[in-house]
Amino acid sequence: MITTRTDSADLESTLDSAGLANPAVRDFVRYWADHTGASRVEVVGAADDARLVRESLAAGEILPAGQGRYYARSYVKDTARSEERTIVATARPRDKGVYNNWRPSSEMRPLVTELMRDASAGKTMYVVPYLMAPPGSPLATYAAGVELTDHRTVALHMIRMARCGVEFVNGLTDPGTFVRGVHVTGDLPNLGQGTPDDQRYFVTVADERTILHYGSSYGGNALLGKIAHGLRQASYDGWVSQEFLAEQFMLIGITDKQTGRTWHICGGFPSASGKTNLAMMLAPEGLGDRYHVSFYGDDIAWLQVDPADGRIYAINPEFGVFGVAKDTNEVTNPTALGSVAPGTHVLFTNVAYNELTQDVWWEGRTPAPPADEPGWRDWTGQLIAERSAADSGKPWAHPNSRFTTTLANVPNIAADFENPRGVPIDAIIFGGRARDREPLIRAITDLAEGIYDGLTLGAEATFAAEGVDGQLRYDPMSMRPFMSYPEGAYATHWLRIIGSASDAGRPIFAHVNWFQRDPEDGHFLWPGYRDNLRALLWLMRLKEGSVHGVQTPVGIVPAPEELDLEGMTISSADLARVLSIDAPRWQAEMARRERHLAQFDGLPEEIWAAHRRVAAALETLGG
Ligand code: GTP
Ligand code: SPV
Ligand code: MN
Repeated sequence: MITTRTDSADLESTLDSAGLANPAVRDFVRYWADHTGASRVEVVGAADDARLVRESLAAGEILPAGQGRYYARSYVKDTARSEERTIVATARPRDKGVYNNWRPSSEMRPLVTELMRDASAGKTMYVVPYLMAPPGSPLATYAAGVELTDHRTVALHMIRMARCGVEFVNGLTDPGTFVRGVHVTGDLPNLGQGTPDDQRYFVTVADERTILHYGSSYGGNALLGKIAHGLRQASYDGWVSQEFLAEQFMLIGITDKQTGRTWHICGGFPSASGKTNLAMMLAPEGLGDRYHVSFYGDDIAWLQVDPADGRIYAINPEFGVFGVAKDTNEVTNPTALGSVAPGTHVLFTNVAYNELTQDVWWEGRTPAPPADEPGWRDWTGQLIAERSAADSGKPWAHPNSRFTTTLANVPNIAADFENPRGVPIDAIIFGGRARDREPLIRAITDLAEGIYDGLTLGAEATFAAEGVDGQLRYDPMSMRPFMSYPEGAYATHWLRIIGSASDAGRPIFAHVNWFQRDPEDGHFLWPGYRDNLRALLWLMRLKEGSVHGVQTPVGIVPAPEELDLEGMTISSADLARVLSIDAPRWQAEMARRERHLAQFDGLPEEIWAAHRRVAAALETLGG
């Protein structure tokens, strides 16, 4: 086949027949089609999904995984976000923070642009217009975007994860107000992933609302609507406009069927630490007749105050779930299995696949891997039957393997999930994997102490990013990999936005931990998953004044009898341990927190004052 750059008359007729009327979007497409050297351009939206799936199946890019379900493998060195290669660039050196890997845009834009020159030669460039908000949202101005991608599987992911179609960019009040995303896959086997000669660049030019990602086709590296726009760009926009917060938060409703009352809770847990599972939670054994959890979002929330009632409202800007497969099963998360059932058009990535039965499997799907069945291949494509003895202990699925499914497939999706105004927030929670010290739940009623708690969130790193599993690190508000502007300004912005809620509208804060382990045998002290609802119900009762808990220097913890444990088994020793505060451990933590916070220029005095209050209270307790 002769590959030529897109002919300009062809391009105009392609854009015309796709109904892409926005002149600024057309200019953007023209420039990058020429620059990347793509041989064809195609505008795609949700309506093109079935055809794109057929083409991808025919090309062998995806494989059938049972009726209406699909499977793909990514390149073996391209399986997670790369935090080192992710950069926020602007023209203002004062935008440099501790975590945003800030570089001058005058350096990064030309560098990545040059890498992209002719790098899509011979490929189709898919134009994916999208909206990161429910249509009609007050934040819709910040939500429109266009991703250009030279990878068809990435387009399939975008259609599941965001609302996609030309209608989302044609009617813009200012045609130029959309996020410009360019994704070029690059020559994956020759990019030096993880070596000193790494060629990849994942750059958000935040003050130009432009995202340039080169060198991956996986997850957040490639689906630009999700974290590059929905978190990095949006948090920058929210700060500059002083209008909103964009956070790596799940968002749920809890309904008491007896009273009809619904509470809404949002909160941040670092990547692969339980947001999807919490959002899909079924009420536990013994409480299901009374409570129902509804899913609004599992990874991103945008928050703003409605001056009409002084409450914080949250929307989920996404349209789908990009969920961790590992340990998802009938016991831990039956809702997730429902969301990937036959007919859902789910796309699995990097799990194990059986080419004879078209089945998929991942660690924790069943207690042991499927026995003696032919046809199974691991996530790299290696036949299990032909694995060497040395490889026999390796996982079949990649630990960051995932499923991609649209929100409407989630069995507990909230009836009003598309409400453009969002839902009013009663509580904001933070949590992460912490094997000790952090109790099951500690509630915080003071605004500055709540924000301080989020800023000092410390957790074990996970496989969602390359090469850091298990390492303890601070991950402020679970935004460390997505932070776009300096942390001091971030704290100030939080104080301002949440502080502008009315007294009655102010959410309660809490820190939760489902991951405390027994120091001797390592078992999880708390059963986790659906039983986590019990801790959240206690928090709501505390907010409403029907329980009072036990005040500690680091917040209010439940008195054991205040937790509704109907239908659950836990030893009294384990329960006592997850509800206790180990003062000497906490005092040691305070010294680390001081060093952590001291890195942040311009951290507001309210946050330092909160730190000193907690430290002083611990001194008193420790004697
Ligand atoms: P991202 O999509 O990467 O942002 O992650 P997430 O926070 O949505 O993580 P997710 O809910 O997908 O959970 C990741 C892993 O944590 C899965 O392997 C879960 O099985 C495990 N997990 C979630 N909740 C619990 C829990 O309550 N207890 C225990 N022990 N494990 C849990
Ligand atoms: C995360 O890593 O937090 C994710 C997956 O939610 S990704 O979209 O790859 O960032
Ligand atoms: Mn995430």
